[in-house]
This record gives sequence, C-alpha cells and structure tokens, in this order.
Amino acid sequence: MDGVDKIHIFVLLSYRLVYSFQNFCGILRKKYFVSDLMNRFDPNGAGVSNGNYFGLPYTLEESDIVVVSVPWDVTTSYMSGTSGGPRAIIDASPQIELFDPEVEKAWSVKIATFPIDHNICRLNEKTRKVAEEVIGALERGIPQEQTSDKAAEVNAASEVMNGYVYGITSDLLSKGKKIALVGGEHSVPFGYIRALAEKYSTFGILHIDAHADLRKAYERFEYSHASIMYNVLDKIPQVTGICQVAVRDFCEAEHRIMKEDGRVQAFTAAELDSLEFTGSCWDNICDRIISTLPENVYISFDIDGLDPKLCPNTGTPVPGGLSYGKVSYLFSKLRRSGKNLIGFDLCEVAPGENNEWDANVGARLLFKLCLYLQTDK
Ligand SMILES: [Mn+2]
Repeated sequence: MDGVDKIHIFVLLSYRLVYSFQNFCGILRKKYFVSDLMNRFDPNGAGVSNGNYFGLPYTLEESDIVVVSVPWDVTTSYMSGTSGGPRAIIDASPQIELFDPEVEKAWSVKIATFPIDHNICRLNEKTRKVAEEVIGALERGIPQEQTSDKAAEVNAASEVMNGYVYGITSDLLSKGKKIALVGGEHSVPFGYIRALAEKYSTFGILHIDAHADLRKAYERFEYSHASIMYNVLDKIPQVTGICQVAVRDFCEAEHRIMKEDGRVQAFTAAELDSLEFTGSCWDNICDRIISTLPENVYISFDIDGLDPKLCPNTGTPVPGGLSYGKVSYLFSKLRRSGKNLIGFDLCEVAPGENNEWDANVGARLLFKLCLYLQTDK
C-alpha cells in the first residue's frame, strides 16, 4: 500500500468520524444552546464571527443547506492561493448583510458549515509541491518520462480528493440536504457532480467562467482545474448540457468542442459584448441563456468569470468578464424562471495578501446562491 492509498483510507474514515462527531455535538448544541442563540440572534446587528459561513448558528443536523469547503489548489497553473478561499470567505462573513430583498427572512434560512478537513489540507500541501515539480519540468522542456511518477502521484491524489468530495456530498444528499461547494480550484466539484448524477437522471450546468475548462488532462493532470468540464462531459452522461457564460480564454481544441459538441452552448464574452453593442439588453440575453438550460440546473461558478476588479487575486484572472450586477441579475432571473436549482459550486476565490476584497465579493455571491438554493421550488 503506497502513501497515497494510506492517505485515501485515512481521509475517507476521518470525514465519517468528523461527520458523526459534528452530529453528536449538534444534538447537544441544539438541546442546550441553539434555542438560546437564536433567541439572542439579531439579524439587524453586526455580523458574528463564529467560524461558520455567514456567522449563522445552525448545526449540520438541523440545516437545509450545507456549505462544504474543499481547500485544494494542487493543479493551479498560474497563481496558487485558492485553497485559502473557504477560510477567507468565512473570515469575510461578518461583512455580509443577512438580508435579501427577494427572500423573506433570509437570515432564517438554515445554512450550516461542514468543518474543513485538515487531512485534505495536508494532502493538498504535499501534492502541490509535487505538481510544481511537474509544471516546472514541463516549462523547462524536460522529457515527460522523467516526471511520469510525479504526474501519476498528482493524479492519484486528485482521485483521493474526488472520492472525499463524492463521499461527503452523496451522504448529505441522501440526508435530504442541499449543498453549496466552495473551492479551492475549479477541479473540486467533480465528485459532487458525480453524486448529483446518482440522484438526478438528467441535468444541465450553468458554467460561469473566464475559461472553457474543456482541456483534456491539462499539464498532464487529469483532474486539472482547466479540465473540469471536459471530465464532466466525458464521464458523467447524466449532464445533458453545459451553458458557458463569459468565457474568453480558451485554446483551439476547446473552441472545437464548444462549436462541435452539441451538449455545449457557449455565450463567450465577445458574443455577450456583441449582443449588447448591437442593442440587446441584459434582460433579453439572460432569457436566451436560461432558455438553453433544462429543468434541473447546477451552477458551476468560477469567480474569474467576473471582471477581475472583483477577484484580483484569483488563480488565472482574465480581462473582461461580468459585473456584479449582471451576475446577480442572471441568478435572480434563473430563480424566477421556475427551473430547479439542484446545487452549485463557487470556486477560485483567493484571498489577497493585505485585503479580503475577493472573499468579500465571494461571500456575498455565496450567500445569494444559498438563498436561491433554499427558496427554489
Ligand atoms: Mn474554471
């Protein structure tokens, strides 16, 4: 049994233990503390910093929505740091008003925080160093055979992470929870989408991103952040379509898939601009985007789909992108469209060194999407 296998078993066992322990604590907390907390909870007061997303006091057991963190940035190719996204968003939570004009008593929506798994953090740190060696060798033109073992080690670790995400999310789905997944780089939702595919026989993905993420095994990493949609199309047949919005950085092979694979519908940033420059309004464009989606919709939201002024520290920023107002309007229209939002991920939020701006933006959009997940029909 090699090191990765041992870590795999350890991670799978440990998340089950953590969940059971959380449940046990949850029962105690509910019995003795939560009613008191909720009596004292002031939705109009300053934000609370209690280690949970949005400072909300709900336990896993009583929650309707669970936010699962995956602090993973092993295959990030440009700037690392997205593994710090979940912690940064939690730390930025006191900035969030627990109010939404479209959702009554937004603060009472029962959103719980799944604890961050330290084994995944350790596996991430260890494997990131190995991945850096593989990327460095590629950049220096060293023959691939010389780093085959290292590339294989990265791929094996990514499978451990996928198994971890799949295990948690399928367990939570079987308990009737809805799930918000927070990355980490954009490779992290694969296990979650696989778990959803066991619950929903067909669904579509609204994919907001600067990149098409349709590369096959980018930089030799099968589960690269740049390959998530390729892997979904390749391995999860329940996903009947992917609607890409604001994509503006892709290679020729990806462009061919976007044009030729009937499951992919792309609204590139250039096409969105062209529609607006020739008189279409954003309301009509949102209708066109939403009309490509089937009844069941999953949102895969890479924060770099936004204008980089809203996410300057993200792993691979690209000029252009959606404004905060446009993406909020799109989500609001999707909610009102009657489609069934089955889940979502928010990835690639990376903390800045001296400010929490990226996390502040991410926390606001995370809260909005959680509310829509809850209030969906
Ligand atoms: Mn992406």
